[in-house]
Amino acid sequence: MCLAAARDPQCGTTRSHPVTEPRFVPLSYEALPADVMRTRAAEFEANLQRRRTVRQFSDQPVPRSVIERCLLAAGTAPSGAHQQPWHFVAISAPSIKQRIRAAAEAEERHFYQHRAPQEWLDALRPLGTDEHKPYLEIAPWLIAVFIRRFTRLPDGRKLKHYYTDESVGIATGFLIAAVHAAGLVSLTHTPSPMGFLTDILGRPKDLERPFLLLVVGYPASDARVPDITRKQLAEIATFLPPSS
Ligand code: IYR
Repeated sequence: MCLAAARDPQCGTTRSHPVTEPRFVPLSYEALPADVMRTRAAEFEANLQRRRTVRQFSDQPVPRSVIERCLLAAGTAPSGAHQQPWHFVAISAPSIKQRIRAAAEAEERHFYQHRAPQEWLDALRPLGTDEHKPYLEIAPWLIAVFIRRFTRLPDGRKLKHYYTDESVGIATGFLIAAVHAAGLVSLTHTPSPMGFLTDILGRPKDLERPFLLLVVGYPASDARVPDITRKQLAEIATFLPPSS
């Protein structure tokens, strides 16, 4: 590896990234027969079809070890140049949850009362959302997801990461699926703007920005969810050629 912001004779050119030569190991892979593949894919889909976004949470605690496993699952996501540009802050401390709720509700009040165009409010109507976010205090865990746009090298220089939005979006999808697989429910909460998360959680402003806040826990015993359906395959996908 050579670090070459200053010209490094081993690298030949001026670079700002540490350069690591490619190194490969054999892929661990086992092919499945088509019928097993179909069954596995169908079971996976059926399980994900049972996932619902929930807005009424129980205050029943969830062990930290479960959250740790879900975060490890999120960390298996593919990422640009394998730079893993995510950071997760898992919060169970009531005092921090309280501060996050207060800040989020202040932003949301402004959103619902002033900022949101009528078209957006109309789109949200079926979900029954408003500026009140009690779940931010009730749910046992909040996971703030941050995008690491840069990393700081030991010499103080900032190293740029690539496809950070895509990478963190995928990791968050894995996280949501992991939480569901663990038998818990979640809510993807995107207060806007959410710079307050950077401040409250003490994250580096020059390197990261908040992506979203995942609320995680058990559903309240009387939780209700919007009566919605999901798009059919033909609406979300195109096959070329159309049939085989
Ligand atoms: N952030 C607001 C509004 C909101 C926006 C979308 I897009 C949603 O799918 C749901 C809510 C809120 O959390 O209420």
